Amino acid sequence: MTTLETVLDGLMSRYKDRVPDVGAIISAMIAEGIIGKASDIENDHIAFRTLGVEHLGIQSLEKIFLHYGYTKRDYYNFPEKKLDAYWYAPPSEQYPRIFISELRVKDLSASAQEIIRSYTSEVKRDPVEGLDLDNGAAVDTFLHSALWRTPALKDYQALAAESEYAAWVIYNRYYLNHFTVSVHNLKPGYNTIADFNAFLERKGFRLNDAGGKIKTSPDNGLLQSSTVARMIPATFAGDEMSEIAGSYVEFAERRVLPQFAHLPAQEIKRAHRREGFEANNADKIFESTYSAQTGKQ
Ligand code: OOG
Ligand code: NI
Repeated sequence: MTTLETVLDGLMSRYKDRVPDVGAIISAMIAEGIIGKASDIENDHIAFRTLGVEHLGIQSLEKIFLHYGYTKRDYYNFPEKKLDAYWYAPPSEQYPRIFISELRVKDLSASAQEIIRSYTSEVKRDPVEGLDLDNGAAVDTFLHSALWRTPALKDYQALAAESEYAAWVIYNRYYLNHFTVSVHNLKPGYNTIADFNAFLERKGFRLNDAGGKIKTSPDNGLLQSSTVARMIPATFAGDEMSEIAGSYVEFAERRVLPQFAHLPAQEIKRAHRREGFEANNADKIFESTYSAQTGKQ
């Protein structure tokens, strides 16, 4: 196994344990005859959330994946959510793309900044700098270890009132935010977002409907949907318990670009399809962990 494979496997196994929808969707796909086994799923991308403060944020976390040969690509801005994001192209097609977002902490209210910095100021230097990135087990441990003390429930709630993203990261840190089932190479009847959503809803999975269940890029090349994150029990400081939004699962259809429309189906490769991400799709997908979605039953 390569170091990158070790790191990705570690992320996926924690994510599967914490997010029951992951195993449930894989089992439903196998039972339906869409795939034979879990590893038949093409993972379009994975995503992380970070806090834009000294020593942390995108500039820190990205070092891990740049080291494994990922290439930094386009920038996206989310004015209302106060987020910046980039996507990273993998070193080869067997690996997922990566989407990393970051909260512009300095744009929050003084009180929210104070809460966030009371935790993140425990991090005195860039924690990735001190890591041996060629040691997959060490990187895996780092991604799943606390960087700051366990949050107090009242801090989590105060942050959530201003930025649900901030609250999510203060508790969940670098746990995988989602993996993404690529649908366009699945068999007919399941290879469009519309058809795949219909299958998911028949099986009882609840989809994020912010801006509609299907998020479509203006060029019609990238269509995305996602489940609503389930609430998971969380232990806060002083052993206080509360339910918080965990992670979710995303689905993506990348259509063949117009200039390759003439190619026979069996010649279509990843390079012939719509690449990258779309800010307006992403803006709504973020809400898969927001209370407007998780609170709807
Ligand atoms: C990421 C939301 C955006 C996409 O594919 O555009 C996204 C998040 O919820 O952290 O995943
Ligand atoms: Ni995504």
